[in-house]
This record gives sequence, structure tokens and C-alpha cells, in this order.
Amino acid sequence: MVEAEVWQLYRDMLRSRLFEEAVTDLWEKGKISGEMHLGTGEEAIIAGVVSQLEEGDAMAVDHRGTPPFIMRGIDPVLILLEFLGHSMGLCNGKGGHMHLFSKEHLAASSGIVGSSGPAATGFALALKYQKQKKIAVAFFGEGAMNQGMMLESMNLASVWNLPVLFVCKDNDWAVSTVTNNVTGGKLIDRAKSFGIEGYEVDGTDVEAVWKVVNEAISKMRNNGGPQFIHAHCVHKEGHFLGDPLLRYYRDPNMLAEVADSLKEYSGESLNEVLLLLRKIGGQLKKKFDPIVFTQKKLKTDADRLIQIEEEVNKEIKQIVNKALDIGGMKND
Ligand SMILES: Cc1ncc(C[n+]2csc(CCOP(=O)(O)OP(=O)(O)O)c2C)c(N)n1
Ligand SMILES: [Mg+2]
Repeated sequence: MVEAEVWQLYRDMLRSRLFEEAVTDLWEKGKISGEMHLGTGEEAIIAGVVSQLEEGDAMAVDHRGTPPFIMRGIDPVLILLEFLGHSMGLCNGKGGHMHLFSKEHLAASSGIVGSSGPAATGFALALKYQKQKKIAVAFFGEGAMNQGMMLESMNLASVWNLPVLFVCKDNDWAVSTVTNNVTGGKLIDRAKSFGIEGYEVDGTDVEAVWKVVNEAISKMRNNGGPQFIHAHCVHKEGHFLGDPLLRYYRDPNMLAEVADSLKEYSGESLNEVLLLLRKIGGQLKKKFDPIVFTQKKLKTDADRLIQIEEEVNKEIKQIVNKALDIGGMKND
């Protein structure tokens, strides 16, 4: 891949991240209500896939739908209005962040774990019936690999030779469950057992993701059947915004990573523990952050990095102001 493409992927990832940071700000101010699941930490996986979709391709996503919807070119003002529960939002304010839908983009999200498998398989079946040489993508967490409907859709996609790209974003956790404790065997072997070819990749390295996805999609566009991507990533926010990250206590690997911070904890109050855990989350953020990783690769042109950040920051501010303006709200 040429360097210009890496810069574009970087811009896509940053745009999604800054949009989600703006969402975080509005959520913390109480303007967005309910739970909020971000896709921060997953940007390299999403950018590596969505940048290779064409017009007419379809996409089914899970409860972390913001990055794929933003990167697919769906109007961010409409997405934000949807989060704000406004009637002019993408789904008339009735779906919220977990139930986004755009008919024009053949894009649908759902909070039902595993449902992106059948949705993408259905999209692919329709595209095949219509004799369109298009593909469908399913984004889901590794927790969804233990859902029957995901495995059933892999089976059907294989047996009907449907162009579905199954993209598993593996962060090792499903809310508070350690995935290793509930998952037998290797996920890539599960895909293989259905006759689906698979690739395992570091999901924080956008170039690496782009390369394997490029190979998989090329096969699919040449009348190939389904393909499977197993990409590893970290959610620095935990499961949802405001997650106290208490589970780090039970994960020796996580604790080893942050042993120095733990020395600060004197065991005095619960509040102190919670603050410390947020700090730990911050440290993990830097270590496994796909955006920090890509910035390091591109640091030879520091001026361009700054320029992109300024441009994207400006755009996101305009998006927030426009959405709040339409919604008749103030940013206070
Ligand atoms: C069918 C179903 N079961 C349970 C839930 C509750 N739930 C929401 S997210 C989640 C964990 C999903 O884990 P994973 O698929 O690994 O995605 P992650 O949140 O780690 O990105 C669960 C169990 C749900 N939404 N749907
Ligand atoms: Mg998970």
C-alpha cells in the first residue's frame, strides 16, 4: 500500500476518534442519555475494512456502531442528532447509538450480540439474487462467536457461497467475562471448520489490517465465498462509558502492565480505587492505541500530522455545533 493511503486511513481513524470524544463530552454533560458503547481502540480494524468498501456494498455492525457509520460516510450530524434522541436524527431519534440504520448505505447496527452475522448474510444473499457483484461485512466482538446465530450464518454463507466478510474484533472481554474462560479452541479454526478461510491480525496496526482485508475482499469480489478476519484490539474505556474498570483487578496481565500505578494505591477509599482504575485505563490507551501507533509511523512529517489534527478538530466542532443548533441545545 502506498503512503498516501496510510495518511487517509489515519485521517479516517482520527475523525472517528474525535467524533467519539465529542460524544463522550456530551454524554458526560448529560445531553446524551443511557448507556454509551464506544468503538475507541477498534478504529484500525474499522478503517482497514470500511476504506475498501464500494458503493452498493452492505455493512452490519454491533453495539459499537459509531466508527463504521462515521467512516462509511454517513452524515455525522444525523448520527449525533440520533444520539441526542432528536426526531431529525438518522433514525428519527428512536434507535440511539445501538440501533443505527441507513438504507442508502445498506448499513444497519444492532445491540443484539451476534445479530450482525445473519444481517450481513441476508444482505449478501439479496445482493447475490440481484446479481450485483457486491459484498457484505459483519462486524462483531469475539463474544458473538459463542452465539448460535453467528455460527449458523457462517454455515449458510459457506454453503451458499455468499460474499460475507466476517470481521471479529477481539478485545478478550465480553462485558465482565474473560473470553478465554468461555471459548473453546481457536476462532480461526471454527471458521475453517465451515470451509471459511481466515486471517489473524493485530487490530491496532491499520496497515496490517488493510493488507489482509484487501486479500480477503479481492477473493470475494472474484465470486469467492465468505472470509473471516480475527483482529485483536483493546477497549480502553472498558465495556461502556463510565465503566469503573473493576475487572482489571482480576486480570494478572493487566495488573502487570500497570504495576507502578498500583503502588500509589494506599487502600483508603473506593473512590480512590475508581480514580486509579481510570488512570490505568489511560495508560492502556496509549499502549494499545491504534491512532498513537499510526502517528508514530507517520511522525517523519510532523507538520502534516498537526495540520490533519487541526482540520479534523475543526470539522468535529462544526458537526457538534450544527447538531446542537438543530436540536435547540447549548453546549454547556
Ligand atoms: C443476545 C445478547 N446477549 C447478551 C447481551 C448483553 N451484552 C451486550 S454487549 C455484550 C458483550 C459482547 O461482547 P463482545 O461481543 O466481545 O463485544 P465487546 O463488547 O467486547 O466489543 C453482552 C453480553 C446482548 N446485548 N445480546
Ligand atoms: Mg469482546
